[in-house]
Amino acid sequence: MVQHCDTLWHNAHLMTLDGAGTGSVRDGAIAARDGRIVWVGPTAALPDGLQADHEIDCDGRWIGPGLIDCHTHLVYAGNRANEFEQRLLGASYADIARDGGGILATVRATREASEDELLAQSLPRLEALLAEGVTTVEVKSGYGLTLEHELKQLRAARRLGELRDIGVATTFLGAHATPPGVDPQAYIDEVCTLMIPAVAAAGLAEAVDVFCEDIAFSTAQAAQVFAAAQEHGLKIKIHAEQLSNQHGAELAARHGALSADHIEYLDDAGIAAMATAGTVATLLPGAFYATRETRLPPVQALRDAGVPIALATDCNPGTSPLTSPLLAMNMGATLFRLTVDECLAGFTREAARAMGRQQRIGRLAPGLDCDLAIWDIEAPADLVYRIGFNPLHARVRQGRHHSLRPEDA
Ligand code: DI6
Ligand code: FE
Repeated sequence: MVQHCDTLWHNAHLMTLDGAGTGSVRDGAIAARDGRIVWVGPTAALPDGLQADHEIDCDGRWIGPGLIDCHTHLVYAGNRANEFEQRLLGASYADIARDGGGILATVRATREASEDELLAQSLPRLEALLAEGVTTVEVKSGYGLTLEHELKQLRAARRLGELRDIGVATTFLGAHATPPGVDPQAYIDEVCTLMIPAVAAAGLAEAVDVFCEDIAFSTAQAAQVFAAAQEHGLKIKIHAEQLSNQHGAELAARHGALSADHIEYLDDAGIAAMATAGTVATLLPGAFYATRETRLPPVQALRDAGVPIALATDCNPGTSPLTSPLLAMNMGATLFRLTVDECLAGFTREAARAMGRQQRIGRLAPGLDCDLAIWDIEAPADLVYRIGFNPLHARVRQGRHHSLRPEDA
């Protein structure tokens, strides 16, 4: 029986995301000690005599798990609004890439930036996520494409988690593009034999990702990257089936990948392999929207097969300059026809699973980190339904309460 806690949030409604659906509890409370949830449930069931050092009256607001953005490229330098303008005048993404723009434009800017500059340019994007209740973010490298600059990007990502109260998980995406003037296979060999061992030795990434596409790397090259990652104890992820079906998700699932991301062109064999492996389908509606893709991810088939579905911003300067998880949820519903429950689970419970952190974050349950988002809403659906409106009242990370309006603290 819990007798003492550091903080008790009470007079709240809860969306626990524990079990199926949102797991809503009307008139509930949450108690935390040493950064972890020690009790959560209906107020009527609060343990008798529970002592709290601090009590926070939530005035009938809703508390859910802090949001988790499980797929971002938010550490980069420079700006590609010029390419956006060119596309509005008729240029294609491929035309721009051929002229030295696209990913390689960001690579040039990222290489030129010092680690401090990279950090300074990335911080406002992180702040935008924080302002919408994000408590954990995954950040990929992939705009350095040399060991030196990939390590710089990963260090900058880790430092974001020291500057702000947020969990940062880093993923090495050296296999994002081939640097100019380098043979693609020679580059993949370097990724596998030089970069992955060095990133692992420096402890700078938990996972390794690959952009598997006919304009990027083949499934054979992805398999090579996965083998190297696993040899060094790193988890794996894939950008797959975004523009065409390369069977990358199936390959990744057979390697036990945490997630396969994008997957608009995924087929039934890929879905079956993901279901068998428990690989999460991470859907990225911001990239779908910004590239004006028309092929929808196979949402109903994923549901039927029991594949877990996560949602993320894919924040990147080319195909998804998006730093709003709330808008990503609305797009998940409006564009992909995900249900409200699926959108909310996609940015909490299933996002945690896509990062391999489902035992630590993503739900309101005893033993998990006390990472909360406190919302000024009437019902959970408000978070998905409204467009361009941010009802975040406060954010809690490992039990530390951050009021957005200091007068309410
Ligand atoms: N898929 C994408 O859509 C982005 N990267 C990736 O692997 C594109 C990133 C960019 O254009 O900078
Ligand atoms: Fe991405």
